[in-house]
Amino acid sequence: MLSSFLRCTPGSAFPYCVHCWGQHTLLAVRIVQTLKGLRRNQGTATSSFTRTEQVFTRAANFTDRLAIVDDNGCYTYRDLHRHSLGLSRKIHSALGCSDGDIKEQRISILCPNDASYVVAQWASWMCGGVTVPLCRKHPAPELEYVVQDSQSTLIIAEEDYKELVTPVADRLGVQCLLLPRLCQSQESSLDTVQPELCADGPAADADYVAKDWRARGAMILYTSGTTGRPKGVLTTHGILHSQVTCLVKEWEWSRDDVILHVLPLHHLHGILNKLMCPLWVGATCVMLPEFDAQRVWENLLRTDCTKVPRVNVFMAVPTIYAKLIEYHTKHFTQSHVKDFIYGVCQSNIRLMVSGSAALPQPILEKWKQITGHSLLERYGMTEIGMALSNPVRGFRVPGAVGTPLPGVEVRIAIGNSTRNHSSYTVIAEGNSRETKVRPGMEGKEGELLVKGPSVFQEYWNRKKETNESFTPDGWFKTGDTVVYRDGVYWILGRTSVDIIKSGGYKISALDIERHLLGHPDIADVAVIGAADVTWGQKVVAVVQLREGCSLSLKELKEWGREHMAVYSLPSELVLVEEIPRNQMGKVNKKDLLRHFYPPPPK
Ligand code: MLC
Ligand code: AMP
Repeated sequence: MLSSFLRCTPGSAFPYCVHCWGQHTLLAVRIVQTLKGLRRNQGTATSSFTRTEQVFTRAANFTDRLAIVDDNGCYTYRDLHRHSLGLSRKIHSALGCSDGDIKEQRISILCPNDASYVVAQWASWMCGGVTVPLCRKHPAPELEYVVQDSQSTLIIAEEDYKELVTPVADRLGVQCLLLPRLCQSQESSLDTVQPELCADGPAADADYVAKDWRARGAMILYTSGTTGRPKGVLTTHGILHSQVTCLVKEWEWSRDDVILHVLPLHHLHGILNKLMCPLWVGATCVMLPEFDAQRVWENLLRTDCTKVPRVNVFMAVPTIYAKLIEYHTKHFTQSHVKDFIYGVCQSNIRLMVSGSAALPQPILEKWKQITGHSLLERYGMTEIGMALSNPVRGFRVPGAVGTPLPGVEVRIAIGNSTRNHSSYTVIAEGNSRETKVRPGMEGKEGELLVKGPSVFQEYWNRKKETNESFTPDGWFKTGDTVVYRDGVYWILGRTSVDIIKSGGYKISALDIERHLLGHPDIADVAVIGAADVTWGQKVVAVVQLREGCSLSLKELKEWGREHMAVYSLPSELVLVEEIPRNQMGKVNKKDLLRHFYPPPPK
């Protein structure tokens, strides 16, 4: 009986039958648990039972539960799985692979914030591909850079992006698979628009790559650094598994949760914390096409839950909380409305999280005042997933990012080192249970180093940069300055002035300078990040013009839109006669910043 059951999905990562879904699942789980128990007792584990679970293989546990609600409709886990399986078959034929395994070929994805993104992600993973999410706000040259650098062999794009993406694909000679807009609520769903994208039959052997997923590449996210162009951060399925399962446990995710999703889907915050975690546990993700303060408030306060379940989890970058507060101040002026909002947030919402940038104290306090929630602040990074977090239960220290999450080891260190050369001193070392500070080093700040199963594999095709970002004993150097004080960690800022965090986006000052130097009227430029109440930091371009030229901020922005992402356009333009450089030709940006933006007197 066991063998006939397992034949439904021979060799798949999780033994279930897609054809009959839930009918076999319970039984399967029991059999697996029994076998697991037997093997644990015997002290051996065979490979078939140590395979890493996948977010899409877990979907079989949740069949008719609501997975995604977006502006086009509602999708159950069964729907998502069916569409993904159909698309994965399309990918097979597009890439012409006969054995069903596309062997970690990179697939660039450009989809709106809706169910189509999940379908593209799951489908790529089902056939063994590595996803490379593209940014919807990038102009063509930036998209081209990512597709080319990741050596993607296929672009999956929703049809709305056809005009943007087709020339890129043509220029690079990369295939492009256009997805029709998913529209579950009307009859013209994928089934009718593009029937071949829907799989109804059972998952065949070729539909999943039935090997151990753990070491397989899963995703490449592009992130800016202090040198060169953005680098691709490669994570494996095993790494993603660690990142997701850790957060699911620590933040007490359950299938009854409903999260409101408003973040971009080419960065970890939006992909891991807000999408993969809920889908891992069978919860519901309500997706807005983009952040919109009015729509967020409508969703948080919605009383009619007949069609869409009530939102009880929210996560965002500090800028979004700043914008929600601004909206609240402007539109909710009457005291009974304010009381209503406070009451609804108190009774409906279990968790509100802030991260990706430092949460200013005034935002934390104002948010507490209007919703009653003390935002849970946590710290993470594309290369390491989430590393430090305040607790879901218990006291959250304002301004601090808590302690290491389970499985994460951290160090605070001073000195410099690369994989080949070490000269650093450890100030403190900690994990989720304790932190030990070296005697005499209490309260000293240093760089945060991180180790653990959630740390990324490598910068794609960049061996040198990968080596330089680790110590010889395997610690990843985050580039963030931290201090351990009063039993918790505090992020003091970036070690490099060339990294700017604006609206939660990491922006390389050097990358913007490179773009701006391409402007015909600009002779020299230094880009700095000045403190800003709403954006955290704002991009400021200090510019020396060519003789006889003039330039306004408006003109610069208009020119920049064709070359750069909208969030990295300068917010301010400072014209100078000459950019001050030292004998080595370097600009002292700290001095420049102090000169134009002197810190407020204490
Ligand atoms: C946009 N604008 C900016 C800006 N971004 N101005 C100054 N600074 C910025 N950073 C301007 C635009 O030019 C435009 O101006 C106007 O604001 C509206 O643009 P928009 O793109 O529609 O902005 P909005 O939707 O309001 O965007 C704000 C935001 C967005 C906060 C929603 O920035 C965002 O989604 N940030 C999240 C980034 C993220 O996910 N980071 C996680 C990285 S992972 P005009 O004049 O044209 O009207 C990570 C790891 C971890 O960090 O720990 O999580
Ligand atoms: P990214 O490279 O886009 O993943 O951004 C990661 C960076 O965001 C980190 O290295 C930090 O500099 C910053 N960051 C993330 N969370 C926080 C936080 N809670 N406080 C301060 N900085 C943060």
